[in-house]
Amino acid sequence: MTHAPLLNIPWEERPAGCSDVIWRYNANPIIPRDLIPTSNSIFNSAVVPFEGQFAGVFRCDNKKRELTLHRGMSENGINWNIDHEPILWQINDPEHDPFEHRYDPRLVWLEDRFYITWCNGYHGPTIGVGYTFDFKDFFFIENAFLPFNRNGVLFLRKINGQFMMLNRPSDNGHTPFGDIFLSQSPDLVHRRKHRFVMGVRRGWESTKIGAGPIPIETDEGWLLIYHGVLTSCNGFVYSFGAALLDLESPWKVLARGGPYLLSPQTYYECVGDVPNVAFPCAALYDQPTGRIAIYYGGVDTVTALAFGKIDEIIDFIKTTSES
Ligand code: BMA
Repeated sequence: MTHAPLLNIPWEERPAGCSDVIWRYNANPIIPRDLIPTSNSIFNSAVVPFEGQFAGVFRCDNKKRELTLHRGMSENGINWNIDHEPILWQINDPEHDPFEHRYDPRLVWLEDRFYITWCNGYHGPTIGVGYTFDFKDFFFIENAFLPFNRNGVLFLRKINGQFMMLNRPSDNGHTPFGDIFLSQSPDLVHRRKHRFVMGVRRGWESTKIGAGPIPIETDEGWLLIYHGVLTSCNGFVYSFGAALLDLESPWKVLARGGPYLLSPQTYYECVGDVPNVAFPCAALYDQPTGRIAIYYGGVDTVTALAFGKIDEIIDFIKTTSES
């Protein structure tokens, strides 16, 4: 598949002496917790190219500690103007109004519009699905699943005529388990053919895993960046790694990197509202240069950027792959 070039992708070269597969932006975090007057924290957010610039849906927990989604706009993908008020969803069904909470959005351009998925409170967490054409009006479609579920992530095109959504069945709390599944839908309302994709393993991903950004289509398969959680004596530690999924049957894992790509090690990944969290929700990709910019939340408090090259990430997955 040919991805539209993204010449203005945020970018910084790998620092001299760094041998990591992906590296952090030197001016992280790009979004401080108090960028808008109402916010306690801004993190785990989604970003897409939009009209030559960038648009995003941001998780803003407010000072009442309510979990809300806000629209953001940016010329360069690094400096953001985020609305002070949450997105007002147009909802046809009064049973869905208002939502209990909204968090961890993902955004994808799919056929004719931007689809948004997020963790939506409906008697517990499930996956809300909505869309916008213009980042002015936002429409709610339906919840994708019964509670409890998190990390609903669409693919950027239908596969075999179906919308495909990665997701992670969970519980109503700080879920101590969790594998990635894939569910197919002809219309984004009805779902069928739920398939297991991959489960927890050892070490950094031994407690639970969940899909991160929208998978990137490559000749070698879908590049999936996902978070993995380890339970230490001090609580959960959220890192992220990568795998390749089959292009036509994306519940089949072709290769899965052994080590993490990034684990919480800097101050803004270790110290904040929830220590030791690096949680990716979006990635930009410029196919001509192979550049990838990953947006991730740090410590459930701020938003940060990391960079990598697609061929190096794929090489990392293949050379370190373990089952
Ligand atoms: C998960 C989600 C994320 C959060 C993470 C760490 O269950 O709620 O939003 O970043 O926990 O607190």
